[in-house]
Amino acid sequence: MELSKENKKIALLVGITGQDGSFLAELLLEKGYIVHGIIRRSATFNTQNIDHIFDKLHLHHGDITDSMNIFNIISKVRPCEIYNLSAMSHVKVSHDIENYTFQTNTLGVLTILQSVKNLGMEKTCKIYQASTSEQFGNTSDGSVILNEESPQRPVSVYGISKMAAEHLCNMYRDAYGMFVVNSLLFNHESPRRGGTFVTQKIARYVGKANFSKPLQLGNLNATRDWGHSRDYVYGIWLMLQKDKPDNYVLATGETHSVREFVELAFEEIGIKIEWCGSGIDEVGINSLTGETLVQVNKKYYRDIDIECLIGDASKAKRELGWEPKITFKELVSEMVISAKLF
Ligand code: NAP
Ligand code: F7E
Repeated sequence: MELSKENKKIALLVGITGQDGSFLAELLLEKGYIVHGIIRRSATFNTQNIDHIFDKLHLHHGDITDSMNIFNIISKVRPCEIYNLSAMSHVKVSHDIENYTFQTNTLGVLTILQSVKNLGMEKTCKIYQASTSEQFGNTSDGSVILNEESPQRPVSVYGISKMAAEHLCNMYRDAYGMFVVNSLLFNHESPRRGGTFVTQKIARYVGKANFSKPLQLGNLNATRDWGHSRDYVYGIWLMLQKDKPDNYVLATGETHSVREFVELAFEEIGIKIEWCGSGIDEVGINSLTGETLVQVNKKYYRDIDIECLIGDASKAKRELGWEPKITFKELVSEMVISAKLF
């Protein structure tokens, strides 16, 4: 049902050009929202994820590290829902730009919370903050399925910055009665995933089918609970439709290794991968032709990695009616097929 202009909800998305921001913007437009987004000025185009809906959006130049700018945008837009999907979201890179990671992922969140409070919007504006399964660190070897109550012992600058942001959100909720939701999102991917994350790196290599140089990867044995971004943004939206704020895990409950992702991706184009050697010398070869298609490269190892992540989304299923719909196999297939066109 189309809502009249006066009845339309106004949402502000920080991080609208990213994977999740773009899917959420689509969803909110479908639901009749007036959608505002903050984009960063960039020397080259950074709007490819939202170009198809560009004319329907109200975009503002800004940066989460610029507190006056964020305050002014919130003051002007007066949203009833703010979704913070912005972050310096690359775990390995967070160890190269530690300060900036905290400025964006932690202080940026504080700026949103402070702005809403100082503008007197505590009771009119709901806030969503994207927390992460990185906050759990190496607390599970797969035998424990992680949920909202599991201990958090992050092992990356990124994970620590997000955990600090989560504490700030919880404090603002408890101290000022604000509607603030954090959700511990396990990995979620799509054809809009950035090219430096492992799933997209593999999908693009396989999809392009240009094997002149083998694909260089790091830790093949790490396992992740990989879902689809489209499913996750629906869960995120549901969280802000509740009467009371709470924190939720979104996950599929399955974990798969990087190695399995590689095998499935090649299967999509009819190639079976066989693994030979071990550690840094391990390679993945085309079982039919013997051609080396995958090599391990130390450059992609992390100083410290999480070996296994697997999440339990029972609370979100029970209280929000959320259910991930896209399977791991469907996700890999969609990413490889899309990468052929990239
Ligand atoms: P993404 O594709 O990396 O998108 C990040 C967005 O943040 C982009 O729009 C980016 O803008 C924006 N951004 C970065 N720094 C900014 C700054 N200083 N000021 C304003 N905007 C800034 O991330 P995603 O995969 O969509 O993830 C969305 C959120 O969920 C992030 O907070 C991420 O940490 C969190 N999360 C993601 C996952 C996952 O598996 N995808 C799992 C757990 C949590 P540009 O386009 O200009 O770079
Ligand atoms: O790494 C291993 C790597 O960078 C996944 C972000 O969205 O999810 C994401 O963080 C695994 C790691 O994602 C390569 O060591 C092997 O074990 O795709 P990734 P991530 O670090 O899990 C969490 C939940 C977030 O919140 C983050 O924002 O794959 N791996 N070889 C590799 N990783 C990369 N990037 N590149 C490789 O060549």
